[in-house]
Amino acid sequence: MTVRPEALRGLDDFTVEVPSWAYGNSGTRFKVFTTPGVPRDPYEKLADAAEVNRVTGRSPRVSLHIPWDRVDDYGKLKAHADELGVAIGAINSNLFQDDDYRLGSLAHPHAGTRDKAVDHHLRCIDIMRATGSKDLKIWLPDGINYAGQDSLRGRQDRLAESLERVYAAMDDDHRLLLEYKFFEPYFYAMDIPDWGTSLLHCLALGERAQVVLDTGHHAPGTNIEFIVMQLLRQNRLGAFDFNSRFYADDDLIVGSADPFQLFRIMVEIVSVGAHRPESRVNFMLDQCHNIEEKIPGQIRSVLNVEKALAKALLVDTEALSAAQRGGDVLGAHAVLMDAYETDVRAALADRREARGLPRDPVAAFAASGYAAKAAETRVGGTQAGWGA
Ligand code: RM4
Ligand code: MN
Repeated sequence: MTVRPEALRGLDDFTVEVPSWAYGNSGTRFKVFTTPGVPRDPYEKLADAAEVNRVTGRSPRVSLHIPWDRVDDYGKLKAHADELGVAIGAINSNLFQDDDYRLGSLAHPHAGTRDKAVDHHLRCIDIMRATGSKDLKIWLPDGINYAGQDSLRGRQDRLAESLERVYAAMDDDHRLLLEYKFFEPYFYAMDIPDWGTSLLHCLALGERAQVVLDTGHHAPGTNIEFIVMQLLRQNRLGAFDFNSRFYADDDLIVGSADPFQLFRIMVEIVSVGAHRPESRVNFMLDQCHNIEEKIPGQIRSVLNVEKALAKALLVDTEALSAAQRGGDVLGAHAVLMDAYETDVRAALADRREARGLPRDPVAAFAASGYAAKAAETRVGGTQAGWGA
């Protein structure tokens, strides 16, 4: 298929949000490898994230994680972001690193611990007000390891009540984004294991509560684009956490394990125009770069999302629906495959050039000398990020 430049117009105002934690050192439970020049504080994380936006023109927002990104003055952090040409995106709460949360947080059996977890979100809401963030993202790590350990139903009731308290404290233009994950850190039953549970809590809360779909949080073989379609039908797809997985929650470069899946997801998005900013679907990355360089890893991930969207925009929708109506099984499939198999790299490079961006963002970053300078100047202090 030849790429008509007009077909890619849908890319014009499409953005991807990058996570602050992607720039710090991370690892597995076996080893955390350190990288010279990693950010020592949230200010330096924002500077790294701004590099990704500088060369891709596609990532003008950065998600923060509290307390990893705690600072004394959030107004100052926002001003720093403004100067760098980026905005503060979703505020992520952290319910998994406190000793009090051994038996859970928002669903904990004790009211006192639930109060503490709710209170943490009130602090996060204050940070949203100070930084201009509109999205509060909650990944609930609660769950149980053994049958009988706690009441499955009781935990849902407590969770619903805690979430209501958080929702009630938010401003009218704030959204509560509720993530799900089928396993880990607990293994018998997670309290929000799937999109259905997340959706039920969101429906009970109100229309500003929406589901976050992390592509690494499903059992192998799950049809993720089906979930995307279903949540879009209900107007409850708030955001993605994009990453790739082979086995579990691997958090690898977006589109590296299964680029075809990413394309199929984007086809569902494009079919209802949800790639446009008005849809308010927040296309976020949630990733860790354990062995690869972090800023180039983020650049590649952003570009892979862009590429998948470009291919989805190429789908000949008229030919597709004619084939579907006519019961032409292979014909319909061929229409999709034709778009997927089209090489869009040159067309995307042309678009970048026309917008004053480098044709090859990875090469432009490498040539900028930024990484060497960071390694030289960022000495002393402790690296910020996981557990900081
Ligand atoms: C969790 C979850 C959250 C992310 C943290 C760092 O597994 O995916 O979205 O904030 O990791
Ligand atoms: Mn996530």
